[in-house]
Amino acid sequence: MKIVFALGGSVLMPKEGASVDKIKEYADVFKKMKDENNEICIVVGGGNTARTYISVAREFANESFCDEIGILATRMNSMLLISALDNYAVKKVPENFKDAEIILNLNKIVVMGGTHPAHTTDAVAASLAEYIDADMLVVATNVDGVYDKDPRKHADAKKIKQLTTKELLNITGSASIEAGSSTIIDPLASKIIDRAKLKTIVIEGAPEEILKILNNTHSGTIINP
Ligand code: U5P
Repeated sequence: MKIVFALGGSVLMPKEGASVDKIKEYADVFKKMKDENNEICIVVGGGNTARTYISVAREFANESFCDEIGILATRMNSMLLISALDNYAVKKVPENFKDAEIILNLNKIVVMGGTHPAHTTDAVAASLAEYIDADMLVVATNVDGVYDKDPRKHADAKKIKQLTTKELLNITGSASIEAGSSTIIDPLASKIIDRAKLKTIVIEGAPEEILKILNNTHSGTIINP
């Protein structure tokens, strides 16, 4: 299978900072998936690093400049994951899809971050998945699926096990696109998922949950065209 992951930066790089064990666990999961003959692309988010920098820079600069800072954070997180992937990856973070595809064709795992301002790495991952005709997009994040409302704010929020790409558009359509925003899936990503008719799974980004994608035993949300 050809799988693109949107790996939340807050998952890889939590508030407490990076940990050697955690990074190794993620690297081992992706190596295992590659060993099982899957083609793997990982688009890494900016996490806490991006949000901290953006919140200060916003006092001085416009959203586009804040986005540029966010993009650098995503590339720094990408390099961290690459550092633990040995020869499964190349020591370069591609900045566009053509370069990502070249790396994939070298039989390596692709690890990349952002590309251009005004969207998040979810949109990059969805767009990359469309570009390379991936079988599946997996959004691995700090929420364990798509809910009818934000579960971090509403105790009565209900997880949706399965939905269509059109229903996803209704849930995410009105979300903000300001730098560093963190909705479950960014509105542009939802539009790309819909137009590309992309099978998408939203799961909690723990390493063991990511591995469950292969045998379909994860407890996330499945989004079908
Ligand atoms: N960002 C972009 N374009 C990209 C990727 C990221 O502008 O292609 C910026 C956004 O401000 C985003 C931040 O919120 O970097 C961190 O990425 P993410 O963790 O939200 O995906």
